[in-house]
Amino acid sequence: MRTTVGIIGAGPAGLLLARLLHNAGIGSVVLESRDRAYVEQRQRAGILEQGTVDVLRAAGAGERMDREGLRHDGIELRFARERHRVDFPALTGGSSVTVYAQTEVCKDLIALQLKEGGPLLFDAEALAVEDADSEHPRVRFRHEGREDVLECDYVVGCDGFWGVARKAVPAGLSRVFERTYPFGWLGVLADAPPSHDELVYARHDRGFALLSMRSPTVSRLYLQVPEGTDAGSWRDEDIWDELDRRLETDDDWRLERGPVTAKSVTPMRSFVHEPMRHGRLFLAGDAAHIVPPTGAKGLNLAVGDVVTFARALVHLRATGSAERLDAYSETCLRRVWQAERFSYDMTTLLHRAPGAPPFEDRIQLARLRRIAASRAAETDLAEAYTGFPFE
Ligand code: RFL
Ligand code: PHB
Repeated sequence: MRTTVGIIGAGPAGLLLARLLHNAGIGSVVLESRDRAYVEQRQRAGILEQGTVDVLRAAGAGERMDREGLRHDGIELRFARERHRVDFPALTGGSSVTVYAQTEVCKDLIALQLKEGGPLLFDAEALAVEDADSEHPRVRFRHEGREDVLECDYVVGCDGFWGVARKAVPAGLSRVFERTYPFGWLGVLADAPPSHDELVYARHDRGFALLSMRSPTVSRLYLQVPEGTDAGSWRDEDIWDELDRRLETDDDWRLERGPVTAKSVTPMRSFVHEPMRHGRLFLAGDAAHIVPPTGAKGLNLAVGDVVTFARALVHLRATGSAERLDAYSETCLRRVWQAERFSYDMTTLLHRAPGAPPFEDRIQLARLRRIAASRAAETDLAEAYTGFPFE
């Protein structure tokens, strides 16, 4: 098998890249280790930055998003029983975000790829990337019980944090920057109308809570839990009681309850692999970097990476200049580190580390009150949340 761009992984990064390349007349093959149903059901991100929305729309993948996505012009910060709304358009000159689940983005891109694009193979597990620094890198993979080789001009590793692509970068050339947090998120999906029309990020002495949504009838809720918590150890009743406690206010706001339909725990980590390129192997999305979900940046970063790659390859084909492709890693990393910084700030602003001294509680409250009182501080949050521009 031969192609121009071999793409490992059919998450948002790999699927969008295949679409962008197809639109530019560049061939690709996507290898995905899991089956289609698994990829389409995996509950994850919910927030799309304006730039992500624009890219999906321009790629011809925005039709259902435009119909079903919910435009949000702000978020609420909740602390010490108080509520503070951050008004995005007013602070950023018009930016907003869109609530449209990652599952739906993937469904839309898979349907388009299967209808119009190049090969997208499910149950096709990449085993290794070989000769990454030669003219013709290869992906060894297993599909339907048989081993095969995909010969490529370029390989893009969009295979997430646990993938194989990153391992093809020689250890002596890799640098890893990492931080883990002593807590995770218990996430639930519930058949309950959202209890607020915008997302609520709550700091509480008992820990962080987040109220998000998937549709006018489905809520997505998260609770900070100790690292290593088993989701099954939380009874639905206890989840609702704990959400009630952490989201409490002094006014008559009430949490809507409903049947819980899914429950899982996500660990929290910050991780960056530098460089994001080795020869003709390019890393994109979670394969190269992880942010804790508090800033809602993971999927948006993945989109930024593949847009940067696709534009650079189109530029090379149009002008003969590899300048942009050569700058891929530095270009992506500038944006990645801004998102790392913001996600870290949001995480340390809102979570309560086990055993944190009371001093830290007061500092968190002071930071939150500063955001509520200072337009400059609030603008900084709004600009970062709605997204940094693509270069
Ligand atoms: P993915 O989505 O992990 O996709 C990687 C794909 O590669 C496949 N794969 C392989 N295929 C072939 N051969 C191999 N050897 C392979 N190894 C792996 C996998 O099966 C998979 O299909 O990575 P990608 O495309 O880079 O996308 C990244 C995003 O999924 C991730 O950053 C976000 O979900 C993070 N995230 C959020 N991001 C946001 O922008 N906004 C949010 O609101 C947001 N909320 C979240 C989140 C992530 C969460 N979790 C569960 C980590 C909330 C949560 C709870
Ligand atoms: C979600 O809806 O899943 C979601 C929203 C905001 C975040 C993280 C997750 O910061």
